[in-house]
Amino acid sequence: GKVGIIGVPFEKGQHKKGVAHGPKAIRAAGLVRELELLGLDVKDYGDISYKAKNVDGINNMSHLGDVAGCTNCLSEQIQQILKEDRRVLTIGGDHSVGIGTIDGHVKEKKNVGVLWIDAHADLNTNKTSESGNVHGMPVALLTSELADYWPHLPGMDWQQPMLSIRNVAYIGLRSVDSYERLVIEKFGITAFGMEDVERYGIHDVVYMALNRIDPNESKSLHVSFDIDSLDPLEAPCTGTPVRGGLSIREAVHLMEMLYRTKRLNAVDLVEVNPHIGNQRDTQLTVEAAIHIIQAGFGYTRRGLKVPEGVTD
Ligand code: DIR
Ligand code: MN
Ligand code: MN
Ligand code: MN
Repeated sequence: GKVGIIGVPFEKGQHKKGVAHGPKAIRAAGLVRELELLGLDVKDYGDISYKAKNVDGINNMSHLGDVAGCTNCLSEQIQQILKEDRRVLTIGGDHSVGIGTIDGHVKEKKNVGVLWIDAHADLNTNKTSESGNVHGMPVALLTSELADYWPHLPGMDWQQPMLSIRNVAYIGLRSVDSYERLVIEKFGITAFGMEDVERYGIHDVVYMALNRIDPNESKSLHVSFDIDSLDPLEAPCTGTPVRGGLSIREAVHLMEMLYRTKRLNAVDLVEVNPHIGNQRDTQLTVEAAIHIIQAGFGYTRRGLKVPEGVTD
């Protein structure tokens, strides 16, 4: 298998400094080596470079020109990596990078199913957001059913909301704004919160989520993994932690299941902020990120198979 890595040191989708250092911290923990140990052909494309778009801002949406510039370049980069026949791993950066990765994935593969693993629904528009932070808006920007709820966004004309909200499933929710809940109910969005993880267990939740968004097992799958879906005891270094989240075991189980579909073509790992907490907190969080990525690219707790040709 072939994998491409792209770092996105972008932090203007929210207001805490430090999340731009996520890619550096995760690479420094041996990301490329760990993936190569899985027998993968790994190409690190480095960090994205982009120019902010010089556009008028719009109400209650911070740093739109930066978000637009970065996600536009990122979308093109993702398409390029997928064209080179590599699965793609994107290291954030805040969750606004999901606008670029999912746009690129949909443009390249058309038929895409998205698992949005997060404590939050990231489903606000500029009208419903209480923060004005774009990292709380990507799902609403990407989905066709919500297009009518947006004003014209200067600098975002390259992006067409081509993803149906029926192709998105949430897992891990536990901090949902009232308007987000309204939208989830209105459109019948597939959403498994922590309560469902407790009730059914993570295995059945993932099974049901895949069954809902991809019943024919035909879609190219995309996991957008916000590290704040994990319990803050397991991943403390993130900007908006919420108690009572997924354990690392549940997250690894989820990623192992998705890997086994053989259709997991894109993984985003976002919102790791190495500047929050102490050195031990950072180590915990970065190690958790590495375990989640490894599981998504084929690491298995059963032990890897002996590579072919080395058995005798
Ligand atoms: C909140 C927080 N719903 C917002 N969102 C976060 O700002 O829209 N997403 N933290 O990850
Ligand atoms: Mn600001
Ligand atoms: Mn998020
Ligand atoms: Mn979140």
